[in-house]
Amino acid sequence: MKKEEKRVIKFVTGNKHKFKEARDVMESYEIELLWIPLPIEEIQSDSLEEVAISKVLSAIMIVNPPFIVEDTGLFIKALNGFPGPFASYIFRKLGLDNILKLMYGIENREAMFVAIGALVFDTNIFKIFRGEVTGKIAHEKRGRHGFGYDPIFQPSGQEDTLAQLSINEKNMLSHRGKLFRKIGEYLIKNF
Ligand code: ITT
Repeated sequence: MKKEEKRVIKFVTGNKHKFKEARDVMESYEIELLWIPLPIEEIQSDSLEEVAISKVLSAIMIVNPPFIVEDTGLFIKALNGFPGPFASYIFRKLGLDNILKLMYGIENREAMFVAIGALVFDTNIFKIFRGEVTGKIAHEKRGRHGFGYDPIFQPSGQEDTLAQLSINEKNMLSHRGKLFRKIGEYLIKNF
């Protein structure tokens, strides 16, 4: 991408919420994010990086670079890091109420969201970025914004859950906000 052109980059994700959050961050770098709404195949692995790379390999078959793929995991300390990279499957199978039941009576509620993003320049050149946020699992669901685990995730130093925050406020704190700011900084400097 040349400096005088508007920077445009694709985000390949089946998740509209992830796209909207990322788009807002990239706008502050004057980078236009285009949504490629493909549910991309991913391997099941306990490494987020491996899952992100598997998303690169699936997406590269159908989408021309440059593009971004991202994989997020939720790691709950008292459950030895469960559900980790299996967050999507567990969210669908158990849902938030059952996660809260699993956590019933557990005092250590520490948890962390980690997002791994891969910025793909060419068929075989990509760069990995990471964003994370620590926090705790709330005792009950709170809030109507966001998606996924947001109603039960309370970032460190906050009284609210992520679902009680606007997209902007969530982006200031979240794994995805941090990840896409790193990608934005990198693109501004290098392209
Ligand atoms: P793509 O793989 O198509 O990008 P996905 O929804 O499957 O979309 P992930 O595998 O990265 O995305 O995310 C796994 C799950 O983790 C996701 O389905 C949500 O339930 C949850 N999740 C991810 N990011 C989250 C966030 O910011 N807040 C709350 N839950 C989130």
